[in-house]
This record gives sequence, C-alpha cells and structure tokens, in this order.
Amino acid sequence: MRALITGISGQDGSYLAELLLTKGYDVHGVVRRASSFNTSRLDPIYQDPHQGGQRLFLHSGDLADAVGLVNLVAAIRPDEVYHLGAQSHVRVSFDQPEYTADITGMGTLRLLEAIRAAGVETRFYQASSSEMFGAAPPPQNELTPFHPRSPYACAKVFAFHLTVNYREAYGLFAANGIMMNHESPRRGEMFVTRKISRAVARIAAGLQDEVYLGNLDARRDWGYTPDYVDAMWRVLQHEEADDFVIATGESHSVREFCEVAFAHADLDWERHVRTDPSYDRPSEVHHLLGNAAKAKRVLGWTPTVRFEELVRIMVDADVEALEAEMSGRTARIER
Ligand code: NAP
Ligand code: G4F
Repeated sequence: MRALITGISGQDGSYLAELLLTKGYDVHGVVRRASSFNTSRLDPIYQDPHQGGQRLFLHSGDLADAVGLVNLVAAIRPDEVYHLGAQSHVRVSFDQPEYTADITGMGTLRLLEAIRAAGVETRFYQASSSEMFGAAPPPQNELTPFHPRSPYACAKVFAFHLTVNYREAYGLFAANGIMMNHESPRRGEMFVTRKISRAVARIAAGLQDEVYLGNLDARRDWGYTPDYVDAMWRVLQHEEADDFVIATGESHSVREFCEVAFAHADLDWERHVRTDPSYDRPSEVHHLLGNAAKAKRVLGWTPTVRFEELVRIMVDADVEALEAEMSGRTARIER
C-alpha cells in the first residue's frame, strides 16, 4: 500500500507516518519549502535516500500550488491520501483570513481536483475539525449543525462539504474525520496545551516565573494524538466512505489543564498563570465535547488515554526535553 500525506511535518502527520510505516505502507509526504529545516518531527523515522530499502519519501510541494499537486498525485499514484495540511491555528486565522481560506479551504479543493486530474483511484481522508461546530451546544455528533466561529472554521466547513460533494458527484471514496482537539508532546508550541506544558517545565527549572494565557474558561475535549491517527486509518479502511466524529467524550477547561499540569510539577498554577486579553479570539468557541459513539460502533475505535494521563505525558516530555537541552544532550522526540 502507498499513502500520500499532506502536512506530514505537523503533529498529526508525523504520528500517522509512523503508524503507516509499522503497517507496511510506503509513505509519501508533502513538505513545503521553508528557510530552515521544518521536518524535525520526522527525525525518528527519517531514512537516508542513499541507503537501500527506503519506505518514507518526502516531496516538495505546497497547497497553494495546484499544478504541483497534480504532478505529485500522478507520479505517486497513492492508494490512500491523508489530507492533513492546513493553516491550523484558529487565532492566527483572524489575522490572516484570506491566507487561511486559501490554504485550509482552497487547498482541499486543489488536492481533490488533482486526484481527478491525475485519474488515480484512491481513498481520500479530510482532516475536518470540531471547530466547525463552533457555537453549537455540546455534546456534538455527526448530526450537529455547524456554526463556525472563525475564518479557520469556515474554511474547514467548506472543505468538509467539498469532501462530501466529491463523494456524491464523482464516486470518490472521500471521508471526513471530524476530530476534537488532540494533543501530544509534538503539539505545536502555540496551542494552549503545549504552551502550558512548556511553561510548567521552564517554571519548574527556574527559567521563567509566569505564563500569559487568554480565556481560561474555554472547554475542550482533549485526546491523545496517537489514538487519533489510528482513527484516521480506520476511517479509510471502512467499506464505505463516511464521516465520523472522533472524541473522548470528556471535556475540561483551560483552567483545569493548568491545575493538573502545574500540580504534576508540585507547583500552584495560580501563582504563575496570568491572563492577557490579546490571546482572546474575536469570537470564541466556548465548549467542545464530542460523542464518538458512531466511530466506536462502526470502526471499533475507542480512545486509550484520558485527560489527566495526557497532561502528565505532555509535562513529563517537556521536563525531559528541557533537561536534555540544558545538559547539552539531544532531546528525544518521542511518545
Ligand atoms: P499542524 O501541526 O499545524 O500541522 C499542519 C501541517 O500543514 C504542517 O505539516 C504544515 O507544514 C502543513 N502546511 C501548512 N501550510 C501548508 C501549505 N501551504 N502547503 C503544504 N503544507 C502546509 O496541525 P495538526 O495538529 O497536525 O493537524 C493536522 C490537521 O488536522 C490540520 O488540517 C488541522 O487543521 C486538523 N485538525 C487538527 C486537530 C488537532 O487538535 N490537532 C483537530 C481537528 C482537526 P509546516 O510544518 O511547514 O508548518
Ligand atoms: O489550543 P487552541 O489554540 O486550540 P483550538 O482553538 O481549540 O484549535 C485546535 O483544535 C481544533 C479542533 O477543535 C483544530 F481544528 C485546530 O486546528 C487546533 O488544533 O485553543 C484552545 C482554547 C481556545 O478556547 C483558546 O481561546 O484555549 C484557549 N486559550 C486560552 N489561552 C488559548 C490561550 N489558546 C491559545 N492558543 N493560546 C493561549 O494563550
């Protein structure tokens, strides 16, 4: 089996690539050009192309470049396409709405058209988001109407419907995973969970004393990313293309995340957390809480890591990485 992953250098892409390699796939990933290396999450699985037996292949490409996408799909002829590439930060999408619509929304259209233009028979996974539910009251499932609250969420709603439309119009095996927030030690440093776990490590080491956050009352259904990439794979193995909410069914506030994270390092969060309204969003998503009963029933998927364990995993990883950095060792990019 041959898979193509957009966004392979991101949090989810790196875990998914590992999972597919262990399942025997050849894995092809699209990496966009940057002025310095942007593939550090792939270091544990990087394979030197000059050695034999390579199964991980990285290709230069960009979701803004339609012709490049056609050429890539035509050359690779993947059995499965996992479309994870996106401008994925909600707050940033208010500052860069047009760019977000272009990459997160139009990028999906370009990739779907590339599959059609290349004439390959493939299965397509769209990384849809619980942000699409936005202001819809919890719990949210596949029948909950979308009420997006950011340019990012609007772009994801567009991409969700395109995926359904290409399924209906062209018979493409095109499926949506509507995923609640999922986190890990590889989470981008600008998302709230990782911002907190890094701050805990640095405060415990005496390197800083405070961290500034936005809305502490927001509630999220936070899961563990390795569980969620397993769900992506299951979505594409199902006999028919369909759409699934992926969630733990448990929600917690940002404040609770702080409490558990700081307590794990024997710190009192209230002594170190400050708020700064510049991190607030013009329109907030207050409460996401998913119902993944359909994924459990149809795909046999259940989460294995719950909230408190997730927080501990993230804090421990950042403490370990900081200790390694301070002692001049190379940090392990793991878990
Ligand atoms: P992430 O860490 O921000 O990764 C995004 C990936 O997209 C990165 O590899 C990034 O490349 C790539 N990318 C950005 N702009 C691109 C462009 N113009 N052309 C090609 N690639 C581009 O996000 P993630 O957390 O792994 O999430 C994966 C996907 O799932 C995203 O679509 C996200 O919106 C969606 N999603 C995430 C969650 C969650 O909780 N994590 C929940 C629901 C849905 P660089 O490494 O060069 O930046
Ligand atoms: O960690 P966040 O930035 O994640 P958000 O906005 O929920 O989006 C993530 O999950 C979505 C799935 O639901 C994905 F589609 C999306 O790509 C991304 O992965 O913020 C979580 C909550 C928000 O309510 C935010 O207002 O935390 C609140 N928050 C409070 N202080 C903060 C901060 N968020 C960030 N990033 N930084 C803060 O200082």
